[in-house]
Amino acid sequence: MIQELATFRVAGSRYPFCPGCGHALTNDALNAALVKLQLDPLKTVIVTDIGCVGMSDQYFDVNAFHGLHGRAITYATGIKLANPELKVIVLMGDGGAGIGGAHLLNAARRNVGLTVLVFNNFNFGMTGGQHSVTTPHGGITSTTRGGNLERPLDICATVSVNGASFVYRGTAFDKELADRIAEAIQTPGFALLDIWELCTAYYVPNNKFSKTELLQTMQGLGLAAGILQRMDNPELAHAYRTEFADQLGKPVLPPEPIEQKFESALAKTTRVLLAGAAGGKVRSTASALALGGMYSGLWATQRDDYPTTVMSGYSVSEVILSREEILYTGVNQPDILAVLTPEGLSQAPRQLKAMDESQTVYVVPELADQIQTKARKVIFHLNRAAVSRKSLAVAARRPRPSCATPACIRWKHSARRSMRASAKTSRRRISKRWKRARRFYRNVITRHLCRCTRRGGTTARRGEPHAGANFAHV
Ligand SMILES: Cc1ncc(C[n+]2csc(CCOP(=O)(O)OP(=O)(O)O)c2C)c(N)n1
Ligand code: SF4
Repeated sequence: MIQELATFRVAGSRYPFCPGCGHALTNDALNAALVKLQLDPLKTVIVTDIGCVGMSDQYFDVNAFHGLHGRAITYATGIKLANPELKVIVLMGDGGAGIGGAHLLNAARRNVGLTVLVFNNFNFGMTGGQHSVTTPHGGITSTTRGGNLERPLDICATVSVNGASFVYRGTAFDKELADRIAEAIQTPGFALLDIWELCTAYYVPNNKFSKTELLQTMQGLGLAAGILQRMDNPELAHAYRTEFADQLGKPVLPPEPIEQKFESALAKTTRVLLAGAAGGKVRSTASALALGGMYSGLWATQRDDYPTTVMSGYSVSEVILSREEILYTGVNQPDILAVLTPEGLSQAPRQLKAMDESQTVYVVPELADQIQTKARKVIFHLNRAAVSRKSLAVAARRPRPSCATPACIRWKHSARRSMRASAKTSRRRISKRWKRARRFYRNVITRHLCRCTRRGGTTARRGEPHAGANFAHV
């Protein structure tokens, strides 16, 4: 028997908003809409922006994503495009609507199937009531003490003219708000509700503002309330799939689940930290490790940290592998730490200090003396592996000396052939190319570092197929 959900609110939770804050009313209306639609909580995602409004998602028993200010629509777009079957609901303030204005325009223009609720209280609530893009002319805020001189943005008109499928303007006090939110959620394309509210901490006391003034302001600006636009254009995430299905002549497949192919020997949760330099394949290796864990039936998380610059500076990735579900990322005390470059070392002093005798640090010889830790120290001669400095992290996977799959044997033979050919063409003078080939031959072939190891950071057991990463022996 399917049981109806009486609420989508987290049991026993209370909103953290100031008394009388409109955010509580709007969230209640959202809850009523979810109850009305009886959405599957597992297929519903609330994406929140920054600000007081950003605290809302934790009070709903659905999937949630909370990111940077003004960027909620970008995350939501990615989620929707990746899985069009999800109902993706964005909660943002007027501050977020201004800071992320271009995203708002583009989501409307693309007709991405999102439902955007703008909790519009005419100021930045969380940071002390600064004016925003919707502050009415004359509005007093902490940054417009003499009254706002800017023209307020008409959010509804802006998204309407850019092709939004459903547009509604109303207030948090509207009796019909829950129904309109439900209608917006059911709209396949981009839907936006501009919900006018009271910020009782700042805008209300600064402007002697109440529900009456709120309605008067709307009228004074000549802005209509109610449903302002309904259009039936193709929703982008579905349109993409239909278009490609037409081109391919077959349906576009949904994302494939990662199915277990191997059995892991991992006994306890293992936290791995790879600390290297940008451009060193640190993140790729971490991904291969995490994927390998998943193929082996483990839970895996990956978290990357690197500066905004490209190909310079540090690159640190952490991977947690576990038989149990991993609820938090953040490795303070890794079980395995690979220190690959000085840049990586500069990012790991805290972890090195926290590690104990049961844990292991793999370190390149040139940095070994700089490692101060209680953990077991293993000097790892990465330079003997035939990879450039750029691929140090990949080489950090200890190669198995027994790779004997047909693909690798074929590859080794072809490497040997090309080395001989190279030697022939440059017999008179030992060219750089020949030297490189000889080094390559010695290092790669005689050390049995197979092609798969070099390319994907994976290792293979004798006779095992090389499909995907296999870290079953981790
Ligand atoms: C890019 C960026 N700029 C500024 C801030 C600082 N900041 C945090 S909350 C906030 C105001 C939020 O106002 P609004 O979006 O209207 O939401 P409310 O607090 O009113 O719910 C600001 C400016 C930030 N976190 N990120
Ligand atoms: S500061 Fe304003 S927006 Fe934030 S919780 Fe208080 S009343 Fe609501």
